[in-house]
Order: sequence, then structure tokens, then C-alpha cells
Amino acid sequence: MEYESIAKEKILKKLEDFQKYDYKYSDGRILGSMCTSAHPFAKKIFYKFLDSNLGDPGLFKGTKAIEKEVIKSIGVLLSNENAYGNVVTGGTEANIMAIRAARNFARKHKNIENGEIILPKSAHFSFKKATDLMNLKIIEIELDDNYIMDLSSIEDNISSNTIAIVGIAGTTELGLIDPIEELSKIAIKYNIYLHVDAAFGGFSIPFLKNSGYNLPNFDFSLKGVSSISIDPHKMGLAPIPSGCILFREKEYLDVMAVNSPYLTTKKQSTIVGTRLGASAAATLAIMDYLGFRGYEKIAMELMNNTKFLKENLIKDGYVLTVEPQLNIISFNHPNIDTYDLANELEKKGWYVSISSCPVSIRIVLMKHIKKSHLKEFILDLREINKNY
Ligand code: 0PR
Repeated sequence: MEYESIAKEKILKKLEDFQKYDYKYSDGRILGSMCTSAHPFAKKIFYKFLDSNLGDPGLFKGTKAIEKEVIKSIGVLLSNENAYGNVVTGGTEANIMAIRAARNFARKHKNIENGEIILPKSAHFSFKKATDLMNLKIIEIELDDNYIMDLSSIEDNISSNTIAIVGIAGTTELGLIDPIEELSKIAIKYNIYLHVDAAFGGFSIPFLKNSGYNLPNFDFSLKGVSSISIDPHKMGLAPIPSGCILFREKEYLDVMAVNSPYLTTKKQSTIVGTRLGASAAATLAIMDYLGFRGYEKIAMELMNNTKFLKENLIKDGYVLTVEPQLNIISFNHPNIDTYDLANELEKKGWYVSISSCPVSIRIVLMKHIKKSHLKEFILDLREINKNY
């Protein structure tokens, strides 16, 4: 058997033929994604650093310094410029690192072998992967009437095996923020690790707060917060893959470190070995280019689009599940089954997702969705409504 060489033009044509089957953000019809088209400048920088390997930082000292600068800049955004951490592949890896840190810390200081983590029902499924990998148990907390973590049942669920509490700042399905301030108090009271998953909300909540939105505190300014996940490849406009994990203490990285004796650095705390330097470089590029003001402008624009869609939905008889805190809207029609509605929308070329709790149409208003797309979407919804 031989794998024959093919001419470059033919390869390109073949790949482009495959690519035709992909939906494009620029069509404005992908309504259920937390990702978007990365900024062109970030893409350019990404390509420049494609060969840099953060898994062997002694060889790529410059790129390692870039990663440090990313963590510092995001630390400033999250009220702790002295945070420690890494640029990783996204929210899943960041959450796995956080849980691994909590597990190893509890193993070292509290002698807990197979611990439990307390998290809300709304937590992303990446925590199921984390607990499965580490043989930990999940204690799931119900949501309250506002679909955020029900505070009243947390303390009852804390046991001598609890290794971490998790709160979400921007839930996957509804974009809501858990009461992190109260979780922080509980974490301090019981001396338990608190992880905040701000994979989605991290690049918008601070900017919205700064421009006057009344949103809860969620970051390192709360003394009980031990770590935060935040994804540049969601609201940060960086190319995929780019996620970040930030820790308050260096010890959380140390307890995860394994020896890498033959490499230029002798210890490694990340899960992945060979790591893209390109993610760190492109993230730094877009953060420097936009600056906090640039992100603030985008966050405000997306909230204005959210308000526009919300008002039109209500006008047309659709019912919102909850008042949006961020740029995610969840809704239903009182007389149309949610799955039927999603099917009808797909027939008209709109790709929405369906939330599970509660079952509803979920729209994530990312930057590729312009007001003009929303106007067309509203007209199509109106037509579907008319035919029912
Ligand atoms: N934490 C939260 C709060 C998330 O919403 C997500 C992903 C993660 C962690 C995991 O992040 P990674 O997927 O980067 O590992 N949320 C999106 C979701 O599940 C991911 C996504 C994005 C899915 C774009 C589809 C899509 O088209 O909805």
C-alpha cells in the first residue's frame, strides 16, 4: 500500500470541497455557538507562532514570556495581577486543571483520596469529564427560581470529603452568574477550594460592570476564589484553541507538577505536553490590540443586540425563560413545541441550539450576528408563529 503524493492545487481543491459543508459565522446564521470568527490580526499572529512549543519552554523562552504576559493581563482583568496559570486549549482543559489542583491540594493537606465536588446543575459537562478522569464524585446542587445555584442547600452538602465548590460566571445554557460572593464566604468558612468557571463570562462581565451594568462580583477580589477559567476563544475574539486557567496561589500549580527530567524545564503542571505557543501569542495580540476599551465596546454592542432581540420576541408573543444577564437569550412560544420550532428555524437556515434546563431555544448573541441578521430572524419567527 502506498500513500501517493498529490499536487498542492488538487489538495487545496479537495479540502475546499470539504469546507463547503461547514456553516460560516459570516452568514450570521449560527445562533447557538459561543465561538465566533477570530479577529484577522489575531489569526495572522497565530500563524507566525505555529512552530512554538510551550511544552519545552527552555527552547521557546520568548513564547513562554508571552504566556506569562497573557496570564498577567487577564489577572489584571480579574483583579489579581499576581495570579499564576497557563494558556490552555479551552474551558474543558482549564476546568480539568482546576479540579486536579483542588484534588491534589486536598490529598496533600487534608488526606482526602477520592473526594467530592459541589457544583450547580447548570455546570458545563466538562466537569463530568474531570470527575470521571479523577474518580471524584459530583454533588449536584439544584437551581433556584432564577436558574442560579440554590445557596440554601450548599452547606448541607459539604462533607469531610468535599475538595471543591464550583460556581459559574456565565452559564452555558442561560448565561447567568451564580452567587459567587456568597460561595466565596462559604469557601472561606469551611476552608474549601472555590473554582469559578468564567469560560464564557470572563471576557464580558468585567467590561459590562465597568460601564454600569449591575452584575455580581465573581473574580479574585473575592478572597475565597481559588481559581478561574476564562476563554479567549469565546468572547475574547482569539482563534481556537485558547483558554486560560488562573490560580490565586502558586502552590496549586506545584501540587500538580510532575517531573520532566530530560526537558529544558524539570517540572510540568499542565495536562497537555506539547502545547501551542500560537494560542498565547494570538491571545496577547488581540488583547493588546483591542485593549479593555475595545472589549467594553463589543460587550455593550452585544448587550444592545440582546435587548433588541428580547424586545421583539416579547412583542411577538414569545416568552423568555429568564431575564438575560449576558448576551444569551432563552425563549419558547406558548403554543409551539421547542423542538418543532427549532426544526422550523433550521428549514429557514437558522442554526439555534436547545437548552435542557428548562427546554427552550437558546440564542448566543456573538459578534458575527449583526442587527440585520436579527431583523431577518425576527421576520422568520413571525412567519412561523403565523402558521401555527
Ligand atoms: N465552561 C463553560 C461555562 C462553557 O460554556 C464551556 C463550553 C466550557 C466550559 C468548555 O469550553 P471548551 O468547549 O472550550 O472546552 N461552552 C460551549 C458549549 O458547550 C462550547 C461550544 C462552543 C459549543 C461553540 C458549540 C459551539 O458551536 O455550548
